[in-house]
Amino acid sequence: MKKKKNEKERLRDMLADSEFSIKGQCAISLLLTKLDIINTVLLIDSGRNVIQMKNGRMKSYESVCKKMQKKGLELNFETAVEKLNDLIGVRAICAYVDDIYRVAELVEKQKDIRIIKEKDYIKEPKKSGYQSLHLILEIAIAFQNGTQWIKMELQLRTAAMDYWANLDHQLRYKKGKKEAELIDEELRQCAEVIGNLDRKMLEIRKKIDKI
Ligand code: 0O2
Repeated sequence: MKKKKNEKERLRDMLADSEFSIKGQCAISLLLTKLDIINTVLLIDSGRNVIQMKNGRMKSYESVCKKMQKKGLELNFETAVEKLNDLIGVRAICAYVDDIYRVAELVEKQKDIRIIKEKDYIKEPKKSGYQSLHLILEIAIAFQNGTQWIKMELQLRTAAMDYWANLDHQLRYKKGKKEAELIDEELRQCAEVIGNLDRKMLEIRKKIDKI
């Protein structure tokens, strides 16, 4: 019992204030800078900002505990680092769906990034309707005692996908089991509308590109 409590305390401390969290912040800064450069490269090519917004975060202790409990994992720091891909995360909002894949392609080409896994929830949305492209990757950072590869998740999505995901997230906390089924179906329908909207906007942009 005492050991479990200590493990939980250690998990909280390691996520908040430790070498791990400092290195995580470095990984976030590095990936955000890389995305800035990628945006500039694509701006030169297309004459518009392809990445409209981006941010990074270390996953909170509460959110880590919730996710680990949901997955039936023991609450300790080593298991969290091994099993959760998004302890360190960056999200970038792109203008159009095809921009997402252009950005992903350039991320994948970086010499100091290796892709561990790609989850394409745009081609195959989740049952909930959720859409985004997730890249689970490792990024190399040169520290005093050598280079370390740090695992993190990059989520790429359009503003419409982001709008849906944020409201879905909010509503999910509020809804009880009873309402869940009805709301799930409504949210799925909204996700479809959003998918269609993104496709339509892309069609319009392509028409304008041709003129
Ligand atoms: P939070 O609170 O948003 O951070 P694995 O299945 O083990 O490969 P994971 O991470 O469980 O890995 O799988 P997944 O499904 O790729 O989910 C990763 C993240 O995507 C989630 O993190 C959410 O941020 C987001 N996500 C996935 N599905 C949904 C969804 O239906 N609605 C919304 N709003 N977001 C979703 P967390 O930690 O689960 O959640």
